[in-house]
Order: sequence, then C-alpha cells, then structure tokens
Amino acid sequence: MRLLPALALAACAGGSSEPQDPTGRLLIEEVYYSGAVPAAGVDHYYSDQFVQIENTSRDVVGVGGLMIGDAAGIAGEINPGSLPDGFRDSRPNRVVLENVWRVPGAFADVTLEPGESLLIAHDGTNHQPMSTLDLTGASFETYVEVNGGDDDHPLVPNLEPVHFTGGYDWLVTVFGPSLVVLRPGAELMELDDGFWEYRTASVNDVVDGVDALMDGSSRAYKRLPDTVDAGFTHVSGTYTGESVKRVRVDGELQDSNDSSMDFEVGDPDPYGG
Ligand SMILES: [Ca+2]
Ligand SMILES: [Ca+2]
Ligand SMILES: [Ca+2]
Repeated sequence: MRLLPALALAACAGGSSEPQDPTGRLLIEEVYYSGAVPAAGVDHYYSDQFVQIENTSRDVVGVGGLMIGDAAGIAGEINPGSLPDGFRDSRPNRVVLENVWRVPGAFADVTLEPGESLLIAHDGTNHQPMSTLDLTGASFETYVEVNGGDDDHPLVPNLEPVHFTGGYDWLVTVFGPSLVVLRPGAELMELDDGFWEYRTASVNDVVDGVDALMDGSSRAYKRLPDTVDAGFTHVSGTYTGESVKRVRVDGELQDSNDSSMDFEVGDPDPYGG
C-alpha cells in the first residue's frame, strides 16, 4: 500500500498510472477470524484477527474511501434451536451490514500497486506470545475510540468508523463472519429492524464478499446473496488458529463468486498469498 505524497499525485494526474476503480481488480485474499490456539495462559485470544485484500490486476488501484463491513446474522446453530436471522431472503439485492469501516483519504490518495495487498488488522501490533502473529506491518487497524477499551497503535493508521455497533473493538465473530468490500462512494442506506440499526448497500457496489459460517452444515445461515457469494467457507472450529484463504491456481487467485470452491483452510499468512 502506498500513501502518495501530494507532489507525486500531481505528477501522475492524467497519466496512464492514474489509479483505477477497485471493482473487478481487488479480491479478498484471506480472512483470519477464528482466534488463536490457546497460548501463554490465554484461552480466547482474538485481537489478532485480520483481513487481506489483494490487487489482482495489472493496474494501480485507488483505495481511498474503500469500505469493509460484516453482514448481519448468526453463523450457525451456535445455541441449540437458534435459527437463521440474516437478511439474505428478505433483501436479495442488498448486503445488510452491522458495521462499516472506511479507508481514510480521497480515492487517489491511497493506492495499491499490482499484486500489492491491503492488510487490515483488528489490532496493528505484535500479538506474540498469545498468538503466532505479528501485525505491526498492517496497512490499517480498526480503532474504536468511543468505548475506551481499544489501543491506538501509533505506527498503524486507523480505518474510519462509518457505522459501528460493536463494543470496544471490531470483533468479527469467531464462529465465521461474512465480509464485504464496497467501492468508494457506495451509497449506504439505513435499516432499523426495531432491535438493531444496520447499513445496507447494493450488491452492485460490492467489490468482493465472502460468507464464512460455523461449519459445513450451516448453509441455511448464509448471509450474503448468491450474486456476491453463492457458497460459503468455514474452519474446523473456534480458537483453532485457522484462516480461510483464497485458492491460487498457477499463481492467480481464483474467483468464481462461490467461496465453497474459492477458499480453503490454512495457516494465517498476513504478509503473503
Ligand atoms: Ca483495534
Ligand atoms: Ca493506530
Ligand atoms: Ca495471505
């Protein structure tokens, strides 16, 4: 990721290196959400969560204003008898999000070179020894100022909270979150179901999305419309240290809009493919 100084921006304005739209050029390469294997006396460590988004194109892509959010709904039958509560059936042309974060800056102020990735950390710090991961090299972290329980790591810039309904940090569920990346400028609409306030976006503004659920028999709990992700992925359990990673074929990331095919479980690899 590159934060362009103003002079460099002026020099390339109008040239062929002008940053391009993320649509069709960025893919979610990895989502690590399951939490760390118990270590150093800590059983439920999840501050090492991260999402990696890769520029798979040959173009420089503008990511200022790019948004990322997690879709509403439980990940599976977490408690006996708990039923699907997402919005997939009632709003097939929208994604309904509990939280939305945004890359700060104007569109062309933050860019990704071909093959470069945006690494978004729950906390941009070294998580060892509670986890194997060191996320001090993250592009951005989610920092929640309002509730006083999060740390602002000074070397890792913060995403902007657009809509935040969580507690002291953006904890995506360790049972399996459904994440979507929205193009800069995507119009968000409000939705209040009487219990919770959401933001929704058109599926046309989704750059990429992946449905992760509790286990292989949780299909009924899918949250995302088929046009965004026709399948779903999952790890073997919570606090397994497992990550879901996009399949690579001959070096290229595979994208069939079906994460049952496009994702596989592996070790977290925040700095590589
Ligand atoms: Ca944080
Ligand atoms: Ca920070
Ligand atoms: Ca990776």
